[in-house]
Amino acid sequence: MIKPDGVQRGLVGEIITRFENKGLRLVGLRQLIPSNEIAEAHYAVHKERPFYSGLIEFITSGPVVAMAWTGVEAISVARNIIGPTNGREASPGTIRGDFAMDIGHNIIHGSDGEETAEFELGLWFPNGLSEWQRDAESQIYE
Ligand code: D4T
Repeated sequence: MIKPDGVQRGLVGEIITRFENKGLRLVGLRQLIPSNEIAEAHYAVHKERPFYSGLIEFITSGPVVAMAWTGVEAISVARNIIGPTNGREASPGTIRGDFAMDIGHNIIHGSDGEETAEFELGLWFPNGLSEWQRDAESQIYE
């Protein structure tokens, strides 16, 4: 999910391009201003953390772009593209390394495991994902 800072800074196209260039396949895309309800559900695991209320305020402050990407080991591939939480520590070449200077305003969220991915996809894409076959599949994978 591209966070409000990523959208405000005009990075939507850049970010989608990075995932596409890698070979991940886009199966869901949705822009919305998150309600408190969806933001609180998304970040429920952080409810007791000191940064939680600021995080909810930030994530509901403007439009986000929810994306669903698929591919072999898509979660770890995506997390490598994104980089670690703190933009100042993220390596150049990663999204956060190239565009973020902060922990909270770090441009993008990525699901961190299969269970969370399943939960988050259901939350942000209640109408399901697109089903399509990519012609280039045999060029991307052996
Ligand atoms: P997300 O979940 O957004 O992909 O980020 P990470 O997986 O890299 O980081 P996280 O779960 O530890 O944190 C979730 C979210 O909270 C913000 N945050 C985090 C914050 O504002 N202050 C903090 O001190 C921490 C640790 C950033 C990401």
